[in-house]
Amino acid sequence: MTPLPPTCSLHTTPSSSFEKLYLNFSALSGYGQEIEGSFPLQLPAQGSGFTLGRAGQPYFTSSPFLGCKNSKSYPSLLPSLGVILIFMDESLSIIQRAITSVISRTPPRLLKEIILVDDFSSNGELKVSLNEKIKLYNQKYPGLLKMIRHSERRGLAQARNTGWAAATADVVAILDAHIEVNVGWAEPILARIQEDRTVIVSPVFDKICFDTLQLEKYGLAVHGFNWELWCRYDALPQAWIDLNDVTAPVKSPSIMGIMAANRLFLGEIGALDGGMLVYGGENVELSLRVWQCGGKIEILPCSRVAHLERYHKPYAMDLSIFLKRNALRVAEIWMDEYKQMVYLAWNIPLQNSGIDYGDISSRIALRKKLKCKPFDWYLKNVYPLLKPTLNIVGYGRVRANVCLDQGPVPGNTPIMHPCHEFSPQNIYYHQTGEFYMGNLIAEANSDDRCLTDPGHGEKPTLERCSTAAQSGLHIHWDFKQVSHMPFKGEVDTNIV
Ligand SMILES: [Mn+2]
Repeated sequence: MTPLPPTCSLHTTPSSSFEKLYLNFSALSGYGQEIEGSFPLQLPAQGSGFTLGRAGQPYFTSSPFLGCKNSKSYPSLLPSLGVILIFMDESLSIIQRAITSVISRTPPRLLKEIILVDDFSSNGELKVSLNEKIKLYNQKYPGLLKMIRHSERRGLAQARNTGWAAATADVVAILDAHIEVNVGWAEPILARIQEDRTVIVSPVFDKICFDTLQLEKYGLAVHGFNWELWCRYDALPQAWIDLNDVTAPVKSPSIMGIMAANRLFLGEIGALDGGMLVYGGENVELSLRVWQCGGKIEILPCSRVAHLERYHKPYAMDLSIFLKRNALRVAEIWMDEYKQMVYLAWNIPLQNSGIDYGDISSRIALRKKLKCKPFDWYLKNVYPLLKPTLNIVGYGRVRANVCLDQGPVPGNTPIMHPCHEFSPQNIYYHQTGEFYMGNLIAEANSDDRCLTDPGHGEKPTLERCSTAAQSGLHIHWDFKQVSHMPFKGEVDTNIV
């Protein structure tokens, strides 16, 4: 099983000390605490895997995971590259590592600019100290670095837009500031976008552990998402495997967040949707827009960027409020008759949800202007793995004083549990009478779990719907026969 993608580590335990993005690592115990020593870091010798940079901190080299350097050559004439690093309350040293890795590992003739966007950090060290560091970099590389600061917090999408708007290079790579790029990362990106200006690409991520700064390799995978519009990795497409070329770009329904694009093309299709607030879903929004409006998305196996997985994300303690709100915005703009799947997955009523997803009129107008294809086309041609479930007649919670809950997983015994807002208590009642519990399953070929009556007055169980049906188990529930159900109390559902 592929590990969770780095940008997807959502449900980390909130720390009592909110500022600690990198818990348990002495050099980074607070967001402002910096690795000692002067920068730029000295590049370690090639070929040694991990090595120690200044001040005894590990600084990875590319050799263990170098994909294509020896097997692939790129045109000598390539477009220029602008690197955009966005941050909010990041560690100063981490930003310096990102800058240093970009400078060291991008051919100077290709690197036109590095643009830093500060989304109104509260960490004081990111002001004077960072300005001083930038001055030092610019003494050595005149005019290379540019710093832009928001005077109020605008969120991820708008920070990315700010960087994009300030860029002048042919191609923009919009990255987090807690990354280190690998050797040879830029050439595959520039060559592919030179071939096709409508393709938006993502590098392959590796993981830097926050508590050791050790590099861990992640496998190549397709970037997908579920009906909550939360990211996940999907299997490589058979068509790509059949190519038998590990360097070939992989067609992908989505990107995780980090990306590169032709600067002008990104503008033509509307950059990022500035109405996506705070954090979450902006990657899916861009992905749907790119595909539906005439572009494409690819993962480039030869381009690798290491991502520092943080102990928790900044911005807000509970990101789910924004994930939910942003997901509805995406659904309303891009998903046509399938938008109800997003409401179902988040357990939100279709009518009067009470959630304000902002003014979408300009994005609807953009969709018209670009003559974008329907979401149905996207599902059928780009992401057939995302399975709509169209025969649900009711969804919500089964609630007495407490709620029906799918119980421990693994395990197939539902329990009654204090009510909360998360998916283990979601129920989906089907036209057929089947009663799905838990996460709304979004993949084709995977089995939902059905509430099953074993028929002996025992506790109900959760069984895979298809096998339960084959075995003749009782999985069809009729609300009129409520006295036969093992759970009394109101059924708190949203009727479709
Ligand atoms: Mn990140």
